[in-house]
Amino acid sequence: MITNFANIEKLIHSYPTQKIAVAAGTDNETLFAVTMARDKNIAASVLVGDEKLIRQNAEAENLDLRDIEIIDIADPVKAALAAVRLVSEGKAQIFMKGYIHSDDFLRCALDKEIGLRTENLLNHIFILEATHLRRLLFITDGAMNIAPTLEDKARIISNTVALAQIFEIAQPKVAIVSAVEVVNPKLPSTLDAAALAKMSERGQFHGGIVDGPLALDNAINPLAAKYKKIGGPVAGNADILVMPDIVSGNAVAKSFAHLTGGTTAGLIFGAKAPIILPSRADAKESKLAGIVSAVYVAGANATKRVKIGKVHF
Ligand code: COD
Repeated sequence: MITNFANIEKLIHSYPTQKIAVAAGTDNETLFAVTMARDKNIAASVLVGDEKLIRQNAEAENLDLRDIEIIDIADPVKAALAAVRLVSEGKAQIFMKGYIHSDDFLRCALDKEIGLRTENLLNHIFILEATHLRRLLFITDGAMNIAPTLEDKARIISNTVALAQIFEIAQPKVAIVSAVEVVNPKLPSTLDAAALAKMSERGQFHGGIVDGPLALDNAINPLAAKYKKIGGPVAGNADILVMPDIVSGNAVAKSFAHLTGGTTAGLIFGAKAPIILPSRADAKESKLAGIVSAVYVAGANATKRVKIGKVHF
């Protein structure tokens, strides 16, 4: 069972070297993460960004840029477009966000000509190293889909179940999170949750068991589920939390990182290649965890272990 990022690092040890194209890879934490990835033989990198700034920041942090390629493009959006082109042309295998706004970065990932679109909806997944739960916890969507519809949520579930399966969770338990665990017509997220749970019961998803609405406590804490007398396999034991919107998803994942000091990785899934989308303010450990996770997913792509099931509507 994979319970932390160190487990994943061991699994990818024998993988062929993957190259990461970093969009505006100029900031200290990104530079630390890519040099660490090189030193640990996890991945090679090409930094597309302002070369002068890259070298200045690396020197200030005493980081050696040996074997790290630099393509000098100062404008962050132009840098992101050049970086995504490297991935779509197969010159790199992973696309990563550096010091650029998420929306600008994502528009490049979605570019109709040189982006990494597929027929899937793309979603962002925070992977939390939830040490106290003794498992990885997947939270979606806290960074891409702003206000997902019921249909979007169904597609997000499909993607995230496929991702969790890559991380060796054969039958992921999916909690559709709201503020309460009962259906309340005044809370639209509980209505979506009930519909998604029924879709799961009727076999409309491939893999995964979906239940909801569940509040955060009774989704992940068996005692809270027991106290509220909520049965079923998901309550208290969720692997995946589907959040009502980007605000709640983002806040829950960031509170884990910034209130408890926990490590998270941020990936966009469903595209032609793994995409690492950390927050600009993320700690270097989180950016490295993103790289480790993306290399692991790229390996699954290469061995055709990625299977996103279609939702039956
Ligand atoms: N998956 C696949 N295709 C998509 C997706 C998606 N999730 N989102 C949009 N598209 C496609 C549409 O089908 C369309 O063809 C094209 O992209 C443009 O769609 P719009 O007009 O809805 O897209 P934009 O450019 O206005 O917005 C897309 C963003 C991803 C940029 C937007 O949703 C966004 O800003 N998300 C939040 C990013 C953010 O700030 N995150 C904070 C993280 S810390």
